[in-house]
Amino acid sequence: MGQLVDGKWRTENILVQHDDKGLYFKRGSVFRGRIESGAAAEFPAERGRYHLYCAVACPWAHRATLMRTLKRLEPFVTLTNTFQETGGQGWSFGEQGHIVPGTDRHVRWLHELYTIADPACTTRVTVPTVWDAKTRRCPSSGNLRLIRRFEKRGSGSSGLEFRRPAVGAASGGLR
Ligand SMILES: N[C@@H](CCC(=O)N[C@@H](CS)C(=O)NCC(=O)O)C(=O)O
Repeated sequence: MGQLVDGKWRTENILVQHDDKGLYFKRGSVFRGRIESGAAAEFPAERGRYHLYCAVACPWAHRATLMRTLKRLEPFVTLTNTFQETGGQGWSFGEQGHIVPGTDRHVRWLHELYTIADPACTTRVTVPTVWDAKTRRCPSSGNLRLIRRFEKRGSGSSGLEFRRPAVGAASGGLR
């Protein structure tokens, strides 16, 4: 896997980045925002505003997609699955590409969203990642942060204000 360094995609083997004991130095996520209720929130919960990027092969992304389904957030948080291409630049949308929500940008690689959000960022490019179509930024690229936000959905004033679909959604069972 490559990574972004100062906004440019680099393909050097990042496993060579280790300390004296041979421990791999794993760069943390640079996108650590929160989707929260309330107009004052940096990323307020709003219908149709957020988009989730995942990959079926990734267990962390799988957790995020599970929570999205269990919390019935599909109508509110749209989803695109990316994949890997041999010789590619990390997570890919394939030859057909992808129109970045909230922009007219047609991209092929997930890392291109990161540099729309922050043109000079230095970071690994991981799934799951959430995109905010309104501010054209990435609130979060860590599954635990996302899952905690999804988990809080509907749990009162501190939770997300995404509303349940009006018809047939709250029929018992998993919520
Ligand atoms: N700490 C991240 C880990 C996610 C992660 O590492 N995902 C892998 C796929 S399973 C990935 O995108 N790796 C790309 C890379 O590390 O460059 C999270 O909690 O979401």
